[in-house]
Amino acid sequence: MEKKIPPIPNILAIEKMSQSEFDEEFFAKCCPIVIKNAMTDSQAFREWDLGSLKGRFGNENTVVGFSNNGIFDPRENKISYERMSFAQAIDKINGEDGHRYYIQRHSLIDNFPELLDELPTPEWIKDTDIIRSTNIWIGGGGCITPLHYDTFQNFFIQLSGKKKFTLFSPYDSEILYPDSNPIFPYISKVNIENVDHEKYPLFREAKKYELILLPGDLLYLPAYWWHQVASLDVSLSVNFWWRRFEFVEEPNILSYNVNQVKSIINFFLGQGLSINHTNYEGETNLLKACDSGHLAIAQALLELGADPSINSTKYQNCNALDISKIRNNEVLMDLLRRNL
Ligand SMILES: O=C(O)CCC(=O)C(=O)O
Repeated sequence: MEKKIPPIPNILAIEKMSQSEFDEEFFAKCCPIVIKNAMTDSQAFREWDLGSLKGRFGNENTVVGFSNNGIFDPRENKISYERMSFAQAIDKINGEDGHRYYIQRHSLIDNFPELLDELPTPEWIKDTDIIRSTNIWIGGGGCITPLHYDTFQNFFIQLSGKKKFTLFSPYDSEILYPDSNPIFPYISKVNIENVDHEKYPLFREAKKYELILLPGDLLYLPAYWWHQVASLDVSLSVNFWWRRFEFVEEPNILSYNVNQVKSIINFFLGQGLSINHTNYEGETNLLKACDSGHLAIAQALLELGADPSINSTKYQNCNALDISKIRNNEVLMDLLRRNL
């Protein structure tokens, strides 16, 4: 099988990052990055820990995931859910069997709305971006979330304890053996702690990236990057899942048909974004789709009313038809002529 080139040699950790650096170097290139001590000024970082949260919310009811082997894999009913008080849950997580208990992905707005004001939204999320959810993760040392990907952009913040992330690029998706069960295509069949190379021979070709997130660190994890996450000790984290209406770069979009792309676009339109939304360089999604030759995306955008006459300053005032001519893409040219 042809080996695709991984997009980056290493995942970098930096101290500071401007908006344009994030947009151009990491978001646009679908490239993860760790920002050290990004959240150390926040009230959440200073004040939240298992003890203080237990003091504030101890009497509330919560649902805790239980997994006998500490691997929180939703397939084959390996996780059961137990209802208990938040104080009891924290005691279990702090106890000897802590790796078996995980308050996993609890939405802050639904469970702890008062905490939302204590944690600033990461500064690189723009007003026009859509935050899907902000979640809290509290688990004992040894909890593992197995290798999977999500379809949202992710800012993952470590508040206390350490977490090890093992990442693989979306370019390696095929050799990570996505589950053939249509409910779990986003989870890998490979147990990366103990790989069965006979069963999964191509896995050897996949490029693995490992990093440890320390308290105060923030990881930008682009949509579709595969990740396994292990708590190295009792851990408290929060993450923001979000989307930007510049979906042309999302790796899996190329396999979508027009109707599937339309449903993604409709999601954004439902959030109040314009079909002619432009990015920081003045490009519309239609211009970007034509520049990259993505026919299904261009067709879906046009069917939903995108304006093909908008010019891009980035391409010397070309519109979508001009760009398709430069790229010599007859099929797109034909589609655009019919819509101009
Ligand atoms: O921290 C974990 O256990 C998993 C986090 C995760 O999968 C995510 O943020 O997408």
